[in-house]
Amino acid sequence: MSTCQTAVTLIGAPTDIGAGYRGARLGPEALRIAGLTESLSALGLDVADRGNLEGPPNPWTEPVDGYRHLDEVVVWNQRVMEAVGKELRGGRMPILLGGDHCLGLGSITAVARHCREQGKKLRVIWLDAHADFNTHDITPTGNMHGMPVACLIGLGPQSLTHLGGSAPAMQVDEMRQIGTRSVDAGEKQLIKRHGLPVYDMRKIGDIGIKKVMEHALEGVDENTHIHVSFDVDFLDPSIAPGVGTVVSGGPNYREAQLAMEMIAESGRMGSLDIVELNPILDRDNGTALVAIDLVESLFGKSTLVRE
Ligand code: 4U7
Ligand code: MN
Ligand code: MN
Ligand code: MN
Repeated sequence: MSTCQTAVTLIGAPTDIGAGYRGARLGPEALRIAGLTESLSALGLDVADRGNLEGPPNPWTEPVDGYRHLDEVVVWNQRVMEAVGKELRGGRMPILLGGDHCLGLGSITAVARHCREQGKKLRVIWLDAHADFNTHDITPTGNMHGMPVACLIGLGPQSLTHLGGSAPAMQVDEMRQIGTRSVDAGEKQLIKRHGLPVYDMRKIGDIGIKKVMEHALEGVDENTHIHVSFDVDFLDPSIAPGVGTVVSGGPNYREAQLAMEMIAESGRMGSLDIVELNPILDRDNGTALVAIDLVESLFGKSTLVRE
């Protein structure tokens, strides 16, 4: 089993600036307390924990023009983009500890820029119950954690679409969404219009998680950088209740584990987000423990008896 790099860096981003429920700001500490560093070290990785980024507090105000906390979201994403970019330039694999999923924008903007500079192909594997493909005119909530994918492909406010200087940060065909099961009406139309590659729960039911992952990883070669954006609400709430936006009917433990194992086997994962964990809604930090177990699989922990 191999990953791109064995040196990984944890970057905490303790904010729920883009979420509709507060508590994701406690995610980084919950993951640390559940033993993330120790688990990754035990797998033989060189783990550096850079601690937490700092950013503006959550003012908890109403949306303006369809955006809630836009100015603060921009600042948090700039900080994330800088921190992630720095680790990539230093040859280490960044692991972003959210925080809510609006931060996927800063993280992936940095990764995409790095890929362009290095002449690498980018593949983003978006593990999420949601598509996060809303824009200000169709969002039912104004919450920015429902918009990062749209911003990444150039749909959104200039301050976010041009976070990395130019737009779009990435092309729609560089993304694969897995586990999708809650998509708003306007989002559905936009997905269709832009041809966003989505493997929803229905598809997983139809052909199984193994085939879905084979499709999602198709075309990945030695020159590909895989970025995994792991929204913990990807998982069925029966195993991962500690998230702000639970949606029933998600992948079970073994399905999620197989997905992670198959990404690990590609050997091409170069960066990772772990987002949307909300310890306020969790029990005994159990969701953090489940997330860490699955992240271990992403880094090559295998369930094979004969390897
Ligand atoms: B997450 C939602 F309306 N679509 O836009 C929205 F259902 O990062 C939820 O995937 C977004 O957790 C969920 O507010 C964002 C809602
Ligand atoms: Mn999400
Ligand atoms: Mn989600
Ligand atoms: Mn959520």
